[in-house]
Amino acid sequence: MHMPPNMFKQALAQRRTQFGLFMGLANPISAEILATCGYDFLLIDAEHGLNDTRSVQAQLQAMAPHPVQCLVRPASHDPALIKQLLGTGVQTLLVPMVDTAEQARAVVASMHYPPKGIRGVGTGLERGSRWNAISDYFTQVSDNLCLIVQIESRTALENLDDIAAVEGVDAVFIGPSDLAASLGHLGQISHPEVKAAIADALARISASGKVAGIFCADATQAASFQDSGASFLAMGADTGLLRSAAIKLLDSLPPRSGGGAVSAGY
Ligand code: 3PY
Ligand code: MG
Repeated sequence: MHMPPNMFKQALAQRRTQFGLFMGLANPISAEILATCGYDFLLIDAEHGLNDTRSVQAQLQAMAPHPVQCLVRPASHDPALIKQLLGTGVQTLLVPMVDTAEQARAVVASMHYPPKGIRGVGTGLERGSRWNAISDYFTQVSDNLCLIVQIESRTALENLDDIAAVEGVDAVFIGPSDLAASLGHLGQISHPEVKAAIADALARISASGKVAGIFCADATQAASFQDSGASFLAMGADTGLLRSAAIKLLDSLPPRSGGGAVSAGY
């Protein structure tokens, strides 16, 4: 068999708008359900979501038959973790908290085999190569990896142009929640200073020639981020969608007599 082409990387390169979701439920069943919904990409979150290498691989297997692009966000820049995640077969990583060009270069090195990088070779044990069934793995793997770095601090904003210029970085993604916190506005992603910083950053990413992406709270925000230059947009997370759908249903029901549920307190 041959290397599956990274369609997400191709879509970004062609500036085709991509809508997706984050997934933190760490469950192959919910991942497969979402994979049938028509989103362009689904991101398995191992930074904040309760995912590990096993749950990542199980979700990739569940989504494999469906026409959706799979991304993973690792918890850290640790080269050992990145090696294990790439071993699961994911081709696109969204790496959080990249503050400097030096950090971006280190992540690029972690993703690629020598001489380009430092990734260890263990294809016989890994799904990435389909346990060596992919005959052209070593010649195709580098070109089919996609690296998106997350910009989400004041330091990262200062270094944005240098980070975007790093070879091997395909796209730059803004994390509004962490950016707001770093700018002194924890929990206030709509604070005017945060909004201005985001608009400026999106414009600078686009001017750099790299692709810009961002996490959005809703469709109105997504439209304004697209106007500022974002071409791939994460439209929320499975956890939030589950909660908001459950609340919306409950709110549509007639009031209960005798009061509602009693909290278990944990
Ligand atoms: C953030 O908002 O900080 C994120 O990492 C998610 O986009
Ligand atoms: Mg973040």
